Amino acid sequence: MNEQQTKSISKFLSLILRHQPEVIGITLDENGWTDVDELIAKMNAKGHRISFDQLEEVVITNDKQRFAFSEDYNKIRASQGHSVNISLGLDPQEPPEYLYHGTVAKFLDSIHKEGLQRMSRQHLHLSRDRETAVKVGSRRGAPVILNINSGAMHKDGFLFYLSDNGVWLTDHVPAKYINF
Ligand code: HQG
Repeated sequence: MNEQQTKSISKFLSLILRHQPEVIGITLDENGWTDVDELIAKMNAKGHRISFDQLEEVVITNDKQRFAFSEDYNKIRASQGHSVNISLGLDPQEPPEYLYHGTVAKFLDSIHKEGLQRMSRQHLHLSRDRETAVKVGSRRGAPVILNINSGAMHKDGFLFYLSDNGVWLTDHVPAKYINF
């Protein structure tokens, strides 16, 4: 497959494994997993032609490692980014002293007032390094990078999770922990 084909399949997998499994008639279990054989059969039935080897190629080569197989390869899920209500089953972890969030200027007034919210996703996404946050913010325009006092939040009892693909997740960052 060429880069364009793998990207197009990756985008479709993000849609069905994070947001709208019903588009091809699959269901996600409480931890976000779905059956690999059924996924392949239903994708093909809907005209999204894919073999197991091609699915594996998309998972392995994905730039952000967005998807993961279960150990026995019978199931697959998105590692983060869901809007559907599932639990990733991650244990809380101690975050680094500072994390980063990439956003754009038009959201800043609202972020000053109510802090960072998870919006339509299950969690708010924070990045380990500024460079990643720049990429995240750039999806919406000129990026504005917020530095988050995650160490202080952790001391104050806020919970943090690290997704399988290295994204830090939390529920809400009150404005007092944000260095604007
Ligand atoms: C903003 C991509 C107003 C927030 C990326 C963001 C990431 C507020 C937008 C992942 C706000 C939500 C997630 C508030 C937050 N008022 N705006 N109080 N609090 N916002 O897409 O972090 O390629 O849900 O700054 O790389 O941009 O899909 O979150 O701009 O890792 O794997 O509301 O999605 O990964 O947008 O991106 P999103 P995000 P994938």
